[in-house]
Amino acid sequence: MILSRRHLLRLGGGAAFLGGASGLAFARAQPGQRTAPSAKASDSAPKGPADHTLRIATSLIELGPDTTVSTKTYNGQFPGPLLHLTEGKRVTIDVYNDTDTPELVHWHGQFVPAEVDGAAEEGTPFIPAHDMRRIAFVPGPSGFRFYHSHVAARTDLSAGTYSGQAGPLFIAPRHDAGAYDQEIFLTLKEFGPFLTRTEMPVDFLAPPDEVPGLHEQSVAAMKAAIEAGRNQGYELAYTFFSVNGRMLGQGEPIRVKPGERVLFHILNASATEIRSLHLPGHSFRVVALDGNPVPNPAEVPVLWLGTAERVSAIVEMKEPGIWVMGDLMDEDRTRGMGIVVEYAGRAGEPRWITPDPFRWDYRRFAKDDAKPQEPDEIINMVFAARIGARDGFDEFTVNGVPFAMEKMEPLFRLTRGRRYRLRMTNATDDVHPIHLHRHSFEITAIAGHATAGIIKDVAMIGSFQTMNVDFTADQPGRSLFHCHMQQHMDYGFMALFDCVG
Ligand SMILES: [Cu+2]
Repeated sequence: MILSRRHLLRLGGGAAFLGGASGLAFARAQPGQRTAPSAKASDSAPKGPADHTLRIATSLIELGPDTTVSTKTYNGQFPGPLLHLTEGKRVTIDVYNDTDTPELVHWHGQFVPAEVDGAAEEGTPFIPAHDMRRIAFVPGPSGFRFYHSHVAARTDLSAGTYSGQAGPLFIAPRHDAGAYDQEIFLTLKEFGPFLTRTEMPVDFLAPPDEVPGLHEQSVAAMKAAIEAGRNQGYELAYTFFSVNGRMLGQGEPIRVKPGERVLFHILNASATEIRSLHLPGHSFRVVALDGNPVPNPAEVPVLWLGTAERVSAIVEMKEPGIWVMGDLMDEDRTRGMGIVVEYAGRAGEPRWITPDPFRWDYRRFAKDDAKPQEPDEIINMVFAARIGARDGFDEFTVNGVPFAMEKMEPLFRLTRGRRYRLRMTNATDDVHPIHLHRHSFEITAIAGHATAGIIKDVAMIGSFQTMNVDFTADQPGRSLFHCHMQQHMDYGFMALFDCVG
C-alpha cells in the first residue's frame, strides 16, 4: 500500500500537511524498489522558499541535432544544475518528484545525517511519486561533490543512475588549486543502456599484483557455473555517449588561448562504466580526487575515473590546434564520449592521437614514503560473485552474504570516534568502484603496497586485488557501503555500517 500525501490529508492531517509535507508519507516500496523506512517529522511543512529547487521529471535531452533521448532528469536538463553550496551554511532544497515512482536524491561525498543522505538502507524516506520533500542539511566537506538518484534499478534500465538524474555540486571555500584562467565542469555520461555479455577493461590499474589463487578460483567457479547451465551475468552497454549532455562535436567546444591554465572538474556520472580521458599534446596536473586536495599534485597523460569518481585537474594550454579531449575507448569516443578543445584563431577538423598505454595509480598523488596511521580496528571484507545467479545478472556477496533489505545484512557495528580499516579483497574479475556514504576514507594500501594521504569517497579496487581504506566512524546511525556500479549494488554488493555512541 502506498500511503500518499492525499491519504494523509484525508486522514485529517490538517493544515500542517498542506505545505507539501511529503516527508511524512510512508512510501512503501514499489516492486523493484528497496523498501522505505518511516520518515521523521522534522522536515515537515516547509516555510518560505527553499534555497534550491530540483524537479525530477521525464524529459527530452538533445545529445545532438539528430539524437534526442528520453530520460528522468533534474529540472529538465542534463547534467542537473551545478549547485553552489557553502561549507557549514545550512541549505534547504525542495525536491519535487513528478514521476510515477518514489525517488531518492543522494548527496554524494557529504557528511550529512542518514535521514537526508538519500539511501533507503540508511533510513532516508523516499520522495513519493507526484509529491515533494524539503531537504535541509549543513553542507560539507568543501570541494567537488555531486548528487544523484539512489533507487534500485535491477531490470529497469530507466531507473536510478541509468537515468539522467545526476548533477555537479561544489562546496565553498575552494581549495587552493594554483592559478587558473578558466574553471570548467565536465560530466561524463552514457545514455540508451542495454544488456550484453561483453566484459569491460580491467587492466589499467597499477600496481598489478594479484592475490595468489583468486584468479584460478574464479575461473573454476565460471566453469562450474557454465556446466550447471548458467550464463555469464549481464553487463551493461550503451548506445549514446556524451560530455555535459552533448555528443562529441555536437556541443559548444571548450575555447582556450595559448598559455591559459584551465581547471577541469570532471565527474564520471555513468551508472556502470569506468571512463578515461586524454587530451592529445597536453597533460593533466591532478590537484584533487573526489574533491579532496591531493598531497602531491602530479602530471599524468590520461585520467581514469571509476563510476562516481571525480578528478580536478589543471591543463596548461600549450599545444595550439583543434583537439578531441576524449575517452581512450575508440568505439565510445567516436560515438560521443569526448569534447572538442579549440584554440583561438585555429580552424579545422578536431584531431585525436591515441596515447601510449598508461596505468592509473592513486599512489602517484600521495606523498612519497607516507605511512598510514594504525587503525583501532580492522574489518575484513571479501567481495565475490555468483555467476548469473539473479535475473541473469551476477549476484555479489560481501563476506559470503548478498545484501538484502529484508535482512539488512551484512551489517558491521562501529563505535563512534574509532578509526577503522576496511581490508578488502576482490575475488572477482571486475574492477569495483567501492563507495562509503557519509564519510571520506583514506587509501592506506593498494595491492599490498602501503600508501597514505589520498582522501576519497570512491576508490577502484582491481580484479583479484586487495585494497585498504581507513576512516573514522564519526557519523551516528547507518552508513551504506557499496560498489557504485548500479547492477552490482542492485544484486548484492552492499553492506551497512551502524555507528553507536
Ligand atoms: Cu562493482
